[in-house]
Amino acid sequence: MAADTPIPDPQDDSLRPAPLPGMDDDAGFVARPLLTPEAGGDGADAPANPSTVGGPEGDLSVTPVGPEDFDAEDLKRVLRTMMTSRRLDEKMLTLLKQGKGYFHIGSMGHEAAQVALAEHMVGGHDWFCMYYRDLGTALGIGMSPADVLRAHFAKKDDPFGGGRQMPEHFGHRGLNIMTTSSSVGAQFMPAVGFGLAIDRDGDNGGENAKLVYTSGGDGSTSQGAFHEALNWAARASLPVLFHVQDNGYAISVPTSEQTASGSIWPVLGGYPGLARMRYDGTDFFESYAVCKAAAEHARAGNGPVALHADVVRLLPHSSSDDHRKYRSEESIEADQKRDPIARLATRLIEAGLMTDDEVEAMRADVHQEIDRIAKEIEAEPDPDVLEATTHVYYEGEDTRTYEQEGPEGELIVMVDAINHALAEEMERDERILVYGEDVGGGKGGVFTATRGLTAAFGDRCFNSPLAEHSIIGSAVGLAAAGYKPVVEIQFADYIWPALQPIRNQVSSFRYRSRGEWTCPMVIRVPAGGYIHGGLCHSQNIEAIFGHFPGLHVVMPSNAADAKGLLKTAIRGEDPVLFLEHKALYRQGPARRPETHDDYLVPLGKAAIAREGTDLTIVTWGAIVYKALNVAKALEKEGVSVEVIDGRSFLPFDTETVLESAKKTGRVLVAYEDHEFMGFGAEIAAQVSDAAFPYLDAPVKRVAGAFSPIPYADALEKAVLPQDEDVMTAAREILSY
Ligand SMILES: Cc1ncc(C[n+]2csc(CCOP(=O)(O)OP(=O)(O)O)c2C)c(N)n1
Ligand SMILES: [Mg+2]
Repeated sequence: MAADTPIPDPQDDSLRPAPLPGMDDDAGFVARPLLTPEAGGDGADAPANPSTVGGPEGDLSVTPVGPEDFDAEDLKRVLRTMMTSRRLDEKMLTLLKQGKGYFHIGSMGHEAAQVALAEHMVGGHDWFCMYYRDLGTALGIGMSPADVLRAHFAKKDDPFGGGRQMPEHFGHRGLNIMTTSSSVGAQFMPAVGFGLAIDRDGDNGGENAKLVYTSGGDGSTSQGAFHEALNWAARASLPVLFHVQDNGYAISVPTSEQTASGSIWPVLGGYPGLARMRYDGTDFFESYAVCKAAAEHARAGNGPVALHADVVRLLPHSSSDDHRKYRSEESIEADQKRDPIARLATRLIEAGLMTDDEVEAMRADVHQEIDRIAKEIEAEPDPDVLEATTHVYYEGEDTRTYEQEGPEGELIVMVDAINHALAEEMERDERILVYGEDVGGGKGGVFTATRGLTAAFGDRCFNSPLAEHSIIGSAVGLAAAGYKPVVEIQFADYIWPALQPIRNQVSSFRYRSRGEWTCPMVIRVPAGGYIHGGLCHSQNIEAIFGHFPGLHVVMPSNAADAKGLLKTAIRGEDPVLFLEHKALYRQGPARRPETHDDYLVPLGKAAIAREGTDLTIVTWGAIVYKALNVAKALEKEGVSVEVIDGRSFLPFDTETVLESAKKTGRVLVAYEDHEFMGFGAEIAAQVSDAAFPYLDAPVKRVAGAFSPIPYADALEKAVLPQDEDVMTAAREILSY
């Protein structure tokens, strides 16, 4: 991608969304001085942070700009946006004091850095993965004050999520602002995912060049995800701008206690391929010039830029914080002297572009405008309580056809069924991307599930860095941008770094944006023991992930179900955690004749692995085969055992289990995970609740010990349930 490729003009109004309603200035005029000494005076004696004295510094060449380089109207628009951001913060704090609202987290002091960067971005064209302290950026790319206030009042039409999210958790489909999670650092890897999508779409540089904006505070740079994102973005030369808004504090923790050397700046120099710039983020002109160079660099296809903006936090961390508990009067006062709005206003006055009175009139106008909008929004409808649990999952029609009869092929093992499902689906839909650790190239995954896919589909099957948070976080951005990631976590035991994005991004993405944002993906995870894998290659994770609203969790126990369920998952609208029992990958009894291309198995439907009338064993994964062994043995004694293969945890097919319980009157839940707090506890509770009158014996569980899973054969056997354990439990129930 040539560095001289023309880039879209960010000032081009045709790329900007139309201004949203609620911006007219016809209401009453309420004057209140802006440039009070407390608010920062004229900024002339502002003590600049030593790190940014002497102008910007970094890898890009920056052409300094001043008032003379702008159209006066543009500078007035910028000043007004900054004042709007400021006034919204003030207004929302006042509303809180009046008991109107519950929470506020403000951007005061960050406005210049934010609005300056927004001048180089295009809402609805570029992608935005913001953090909560980004009000100026949101306004700068076209968000209306009305929408900000809708979120404050948690109104039905709040575009962030209809009152589901805390305020300042920006999200706007039309502006391409991804729904924001509260989780510090969770925005960085989705930004990389959007960057990957841009790259694949051919928009990394060139005529239609797109950028990704992502932001965080100084504290967020301590999150591993920040560094994972810098690494991947630099390695893949993605068009991502990382906006680090360094206000010196993460709640109460100063950067000196946070970061090696007290600043993230030197660390940013450690990623070859990443350009970095640092500058005074309270100076609009300096920020504008740096951001222009950064946006041009990235838009031309030259890779990511880290923008280290030195800003001030003029408010406590949030409405729940009092910064006088940990900041000195002097430090608070010093920050106030660098008030970015006062500094810009002073520059405009000095340049003769505005008078004192005009600045004051603009401030007053913004003030009354926000007051008027707030009044209007306050009167808007609140969310409907009947909708409190909508949009947890896709609610549209399911157009898939399940368990269609069709030709069957050779007997195949489960891992090959998975491989074939992936290949057939990749052939069917080019949006499908398969990636993970060791997944691409000749290796095809440590269990060979993805073997041959790179050869067949090129860069649609590729290796990710060895970082589980990266795999899931990037998939969020790719999925939100329209791709269908089918990613692999190499072992269930190593999914834990990805717990944060699975819980705080993936599973709540749809719900918290009230269906505006979705990230359908399939997360394939080899799980389970019986392979002498020891503590970290044997874990079972269904109980933990079965607790995440918004996620589907399934686990096939044979080749036909594996292929059919995987295809269903891939063709679905919601994220699916697809657990593959690695002890079954190549096991004879789990083989099945190969199902045809369109054979789909529904999520949430159990299978009757064997019919019976005297005892029901509910099970899944590897224990299906232990239950079948027990059933065969008991048949010789004249006892008829029904074995139900749950196949799906979330949703769980309670109906099939209850029907069987009513028929047999005896239920054993057999599973491999620790019995205590395992998924079997849920099933036992449901059966006891709903089928008690039909039961002839207590519902019993037989499962793994409450212990890590040891390596030595005898120890592993002692911890994981064996045929004999299932038999003993079955006999106990039958003895009633
Ligand atoms: C992963 C995570 N840990 C802790 C928190 C609680 N928390 C919210 S904001 C914050 C400080 C963030 O500081 P910084 O990144 O510097 O951003 P700033 O708020 O200063 O703009 C903390 C600890 C959280 N939301 N997420
Ligand atoms: Mg901070």
